[in-house]
Amino acid sequence: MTTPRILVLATGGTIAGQAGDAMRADYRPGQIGIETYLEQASVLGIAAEFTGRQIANIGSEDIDASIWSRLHAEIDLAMRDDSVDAVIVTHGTDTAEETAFLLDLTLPSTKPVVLVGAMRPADAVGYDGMRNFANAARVAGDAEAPGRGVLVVMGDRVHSARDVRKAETRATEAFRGFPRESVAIVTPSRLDWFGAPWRVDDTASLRFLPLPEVPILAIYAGMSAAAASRQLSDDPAGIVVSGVGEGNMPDPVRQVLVQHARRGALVVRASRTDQGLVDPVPDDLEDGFVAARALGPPKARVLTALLVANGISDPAKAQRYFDER
Ligand code: DAS
Repeated sequence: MTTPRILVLATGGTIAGQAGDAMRADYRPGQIGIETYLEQASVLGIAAEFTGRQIANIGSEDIDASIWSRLHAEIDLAMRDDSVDAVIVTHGTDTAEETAFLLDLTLPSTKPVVLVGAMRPADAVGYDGMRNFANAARVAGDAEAPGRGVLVVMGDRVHSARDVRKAETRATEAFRGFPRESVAIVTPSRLDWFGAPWRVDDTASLRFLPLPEVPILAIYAGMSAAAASRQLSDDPAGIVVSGVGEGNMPDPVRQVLVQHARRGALVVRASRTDQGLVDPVPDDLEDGFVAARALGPPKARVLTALLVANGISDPAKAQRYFDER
């Protein structure tokens, strides 16, 4: 096996963060540049050739459309560049699931794209970033990695972009997947896939286009129609409902959303619960709603915004994208 040539696109995050004191809890993300980072990684003996490119150096809570656009353009180019075998994106963990899913939906799956972060800064006791990075390189360089869409490597687990979410604020094993908990276990010395690649096509599902504002409407006990109307007063083209239980909401709120759907908004019912399926119900047909299926509100929002950007606001057509696995 030839040594994999991996392009590392750095955006910042805790993996590049520093506290200034190994015992401190607080730290600043995005302090270490990718050249310095790769120098530090070079002593590990990872079997790969890295080329680093700094896209941004921020906490991922500040990720925005311009950084997403640059990331997508660089990876799209890398997909056609014979001198690049795989791409690693170093990223904050707070919004890793949204970035990974957005890229997963808008890129072909011909070459591995692996997103990696850390829960502790580089100078903390128990820094997890170098292990996660070494694991990410093992996944990115693996012959069986293509055809699985964008992957997220954290805490010795490999997650698919569609399944993954950050489920804990601080633990190093902070990421979970649903419905697939993870698609592989990885350590710096070993990688075990739990199944075959599932995206054997190499086309992207949707075009990467400027995304409209799509709010998430958080449902709570006793929510009023007026509260819902206030939050939707600018008539967004897409709305994700973070509903109670299986995507439910008080009837007065539902009526507000029916009006928005009737005016052409793409309205998607997701659930505020930790995980689980939200399936279509007969009322959805009449109300013009879409069911988010396995996607929680943050990733349902990414897909809804992309669908609207691609001119897909018909509920029946949109439902097919939420039904995909
Ligand atoms: N600093 C937060 C972020 O950039 C957390 C992290 O990186 O883990 O998302």
